[in-house]
Amino acid sequence: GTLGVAVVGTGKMGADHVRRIDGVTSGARVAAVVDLDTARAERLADGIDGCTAYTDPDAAMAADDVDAVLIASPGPAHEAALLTAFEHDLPVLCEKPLTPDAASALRVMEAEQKLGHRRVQVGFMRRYDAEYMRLKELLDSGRLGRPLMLHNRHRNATLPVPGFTSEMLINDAVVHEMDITRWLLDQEITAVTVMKPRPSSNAPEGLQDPQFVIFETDGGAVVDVEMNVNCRFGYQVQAEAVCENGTARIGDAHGMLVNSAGQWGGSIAPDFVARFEDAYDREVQAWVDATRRGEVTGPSVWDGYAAAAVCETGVTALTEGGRREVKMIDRPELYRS
Ligand code: ISE
Repeated sequence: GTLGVAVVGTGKMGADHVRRIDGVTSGARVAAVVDLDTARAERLADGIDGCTAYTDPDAAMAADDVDAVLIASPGPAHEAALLTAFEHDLPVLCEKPLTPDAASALRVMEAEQKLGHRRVQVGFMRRYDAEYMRLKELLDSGRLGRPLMLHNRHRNATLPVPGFTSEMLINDAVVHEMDITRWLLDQEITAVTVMKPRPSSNAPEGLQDPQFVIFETDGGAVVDVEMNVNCRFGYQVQAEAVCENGTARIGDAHGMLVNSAGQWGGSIAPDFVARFEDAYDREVQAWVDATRRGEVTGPSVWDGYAAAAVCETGVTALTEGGRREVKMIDRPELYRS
């Protein structure tokens, strides 16, 4: 039957997912919305048939018509929501980050292992972006030989949220390159270095923006990330793989190119909701489809933990300097496939 989803957290991403499940995704409906802001939750629920507003995630997850949970609350609230979902043995799509640090990610991983089966897909949506999927397919085919390096550019027009900190450039933004690097190369990140250009005058006082981040991997690849959250011109994510026998690059252009008034070119998305709209659609549809088949696919709690471990190392590299090695536990049996 139709999957009844409880959406926990109705901020920018949560509200977008509510709209998506209600209007785009097939095989699912929004059965519950949960937010500490009661008025906000009620406003959303009012517009959807058979949708109930809650302030308490536990009450929503206990409801008869809730079969699965989408967690889109702030990162620090994820651990409690995940553990509650495990108590009800409900399938979860958890927005990134899984949790804000490696220790809490480990606790979630231990709890999921106790259940004995995977329950969580982590919201690293870039894995569902059409261009990244093509790049992954090409690298996996071996046609270009072994990947030697990845060059990444990750640019936001302006601060994603007011008060965005230098650490958040790593934890909230570069975290996507950490995941996509691990996925594209099928390798773990073993060391992180952060270079600090003199900050842009567009950046608020005290913010280290941009940052130039370097990863090393256990397969011997070197990966760089230009992270910039004040580029002013739009939202842009690009990646180039340099392999032994060729290179492949994505993210240069989207959609239509226009010739007009002595100019040639296209347009640039304003933000991640627009740039990755198709990826989010595909991500949520894949989650719903897998859940209805009784399966769990996509980025796992292990991937969420690995990203958290690399983030912690990245923040140390940012604040203390130098090349910092990543410390991670061995991959538990449940996450080997
Ligand atoms: C935000 O949380 C994201 O996930 C976006 O992809 C990223 O570009 C942005 O900087 C983050 O704040």
